[in-house]
Amino acid sequence: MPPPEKIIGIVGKTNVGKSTLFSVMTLLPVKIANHPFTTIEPNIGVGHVRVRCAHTEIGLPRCDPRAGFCISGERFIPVKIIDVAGLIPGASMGRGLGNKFMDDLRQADVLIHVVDASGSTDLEGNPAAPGTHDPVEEAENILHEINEWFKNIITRIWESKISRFLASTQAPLDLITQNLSGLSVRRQHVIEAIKKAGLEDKPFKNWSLTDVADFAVSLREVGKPILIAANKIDIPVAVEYVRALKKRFGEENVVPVSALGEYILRKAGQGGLIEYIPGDPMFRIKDSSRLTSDQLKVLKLIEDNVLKQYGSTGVQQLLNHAVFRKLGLIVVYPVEDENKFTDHHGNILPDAYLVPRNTTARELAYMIHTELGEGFLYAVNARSKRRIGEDYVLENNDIIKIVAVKSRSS
Ligand SMILES: Nc1nc2c(ncn2[C@@H]2O[C@H](COP(=O)(O)OP(=O)(O)O)[C@@H](O)[C@H]2O)c(=O)[nH]1
Ligand SMILES: [Mg+2]
Repeated sequence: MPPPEKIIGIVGKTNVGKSTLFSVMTLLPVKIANHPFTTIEPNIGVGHVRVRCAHTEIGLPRCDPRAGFCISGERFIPVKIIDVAGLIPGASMGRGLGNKFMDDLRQADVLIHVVDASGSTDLEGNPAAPGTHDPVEEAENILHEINEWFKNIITRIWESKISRFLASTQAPLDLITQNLSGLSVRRQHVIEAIKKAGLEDKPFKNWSLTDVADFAVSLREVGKPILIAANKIDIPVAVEYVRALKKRFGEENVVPVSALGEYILRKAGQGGLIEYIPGDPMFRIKDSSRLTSDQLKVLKLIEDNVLKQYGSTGVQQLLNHAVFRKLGLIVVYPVEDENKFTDHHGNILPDAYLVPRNTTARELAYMIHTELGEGFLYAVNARSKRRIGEDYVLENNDIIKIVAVKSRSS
């Protein structure tokens, strides 16, 4: 089976632009034939991370993606996105925090926390004049809510399902991991969180509730990292707030975005009015006589206030940052023919897998097909044509052919 699907959850209070961001991320930039629907359910959709496609480096004229698409050598690889229902201050205490919200949040591997960097929504999500509300405070509030929610949920599981079995189990880590698997955290996250909370030397059975709470917060940090989307940068006052957000939360945790700007560019791209590849620092107007003066004005505004100021609308950068930096995934292309870089139908680089760093050749084989994993003999690095063994650790951009013994059933 293909690599486990990674899920990106969009969170934030009301009116900051979550739904706008969700719809723009799931909007295709150009008309693409035979493309499956990008919205699965009203709040679940498919977005794409962008990388330079390997076909350009090996001198091939094109590729044939089975999922996602490739424009001008830029490969767009699908990821799942959930627009999580709005968070309100105090939600973790039980106010306004429905099951739907919990379910959405539980599934996410990484969270994009949208804040209104123009300071034009109050804490309850009511519109206000730009610059009247502090997005730093807003971000701190939501972070607090999410951590509290995680603490509550983990304490509850700990008390009801974990603590009384700790004395008798031989494998406490498995016990903990299994009981927390519904939160989409894995064994490695649990190990890292214990270390991060400074609890490695304390036997589990001696953990106090404070220890459990500390562990919960660390687990949230490693298992559900949060990236802040400082939205509405098309409104000029945002410049100051973006700076303040970066100062408070760290440069690497804040991405300035204009969801609305990206929406306009993608729509204009779909309509054939401009040439624009998501993530680009610029767009090109195809024929200005087809645009109204209002349309031209809006495009000029996006160009001046967003693209020239920030280098892009930030929406593509946000997704890439979440997947490659926060989740630490790499791209690997499995092929069946290591000379032509194709599958057995002749499709060039049909698959681009997003896999965790440190994935081995054997693990990749299992992701492609259980039989390939079980019958694994060796793999071939299609670029160098070198044989590699099962323990070979995959590198970003590797093109890999797996050689396995034929299973009896095929
Ligand atoms: N200026 C500006 N307005 C935006 C942007 N993104 C969203 N909005 C507006 O903010 C309001 C709330 O957006 P919405 O997506 O419904 O927010 P949600 O409640 O968080 O889902 C709407 O009026 C949007 O048009 C942006 O990037 N710039
Ligand atoms: Mg919404």
